[in-house]
Amino acid sequence: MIEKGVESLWEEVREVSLGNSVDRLLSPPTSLQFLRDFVSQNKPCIISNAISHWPALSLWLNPSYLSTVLSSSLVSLHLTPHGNADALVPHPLHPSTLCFVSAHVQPTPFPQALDLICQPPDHLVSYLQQQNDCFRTEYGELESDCDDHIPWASDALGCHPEAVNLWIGNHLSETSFHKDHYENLYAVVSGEKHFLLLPPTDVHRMYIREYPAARYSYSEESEEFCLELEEPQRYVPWCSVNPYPPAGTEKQERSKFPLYFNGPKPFEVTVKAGEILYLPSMWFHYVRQSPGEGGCTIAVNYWYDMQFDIKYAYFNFLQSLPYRSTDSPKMPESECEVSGSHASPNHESAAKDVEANKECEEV
Ligand SMILES: O=C(O)CCC(=O)C(=O)O
Repeated sequence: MIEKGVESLWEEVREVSLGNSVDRLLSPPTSLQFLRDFVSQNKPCIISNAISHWPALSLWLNPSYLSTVLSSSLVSLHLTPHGNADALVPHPLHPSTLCFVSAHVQPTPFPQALDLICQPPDHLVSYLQQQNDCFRTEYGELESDCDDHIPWASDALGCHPEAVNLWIGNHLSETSFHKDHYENLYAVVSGEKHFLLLPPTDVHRMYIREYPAARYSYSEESEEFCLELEEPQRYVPWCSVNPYPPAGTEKQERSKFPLYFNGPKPFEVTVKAGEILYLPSMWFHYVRQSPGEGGCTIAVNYWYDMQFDIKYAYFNFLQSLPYRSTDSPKMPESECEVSGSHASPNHESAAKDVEANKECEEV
């Protein structure tokens, strides 16, 4: 009975509001239009020609510009063996089960970090993806190349961004499915970002479960990674679905996660250099990237506080409904992750640093 209701919800939100594709606006909306047509409907859109005036769009195509401006900056470089941080990987002690892994974070001079991203060595994937308002701190020298907020979004949302982050990566880095408790204005400066999006109504299709937290540590000397469980042990609620299962495992993954693979297709969007994606709060997203001219993908995103309003309450109610073949264990509040963002320690501290939305991810 509940299953039927939940499945008709997936269909109905697409019929009455979302349609089959993400809206594209050719110029920035007014704040009223943005609020009325997108924020209040919790509906994504892509906006072109909203950042054409940013010097970053031309300056950042040249890696030596970035390396010169940031020549003396130490930045937090995230290192993984295969490009998947904040993701599920085989458990170090019981490889037939999974754990939630965070990257090794290495303070690195920016020019060296950029070289590692643009000319990746075989054994290492590097991603600048610190999410603690890093654009205004670690990359402060670049601030005048972009706007410090998105004016029509700040107007519509009634506040300035809680955090502004810089992302520099290559084709090897992926961000696994998760949701954030922020309104996200995600501006691509160089290259392309490829997003898979699912609305919050589809929460049961993500098979959110709790996984033990682990972390990579990397030794420069041996050039090897070690995967270790966090001490004291901590559990992280995370989406179980990998939308692009490795070759040879597709059939198995499809049968483990039928609600994802057999249900309505996720919205698939590519955000090109010069475009902004409005990614509404609580939408599940999976992200890949293609490098631009300089050999990397660069984006700046603005996280604005979300309203913990009636749709948040509806979401919690929906998530609490038991659904065939999905676990929905509850965690005591004290053990809950800060889920202002992706729930990794990094994100957690991001949320703490900016004293952002501290809410428990109840799964
Ligand atoms: O660009 C990425 O890799 C991930 C972006 C993301 O998850 C976010 O902005 O919340």
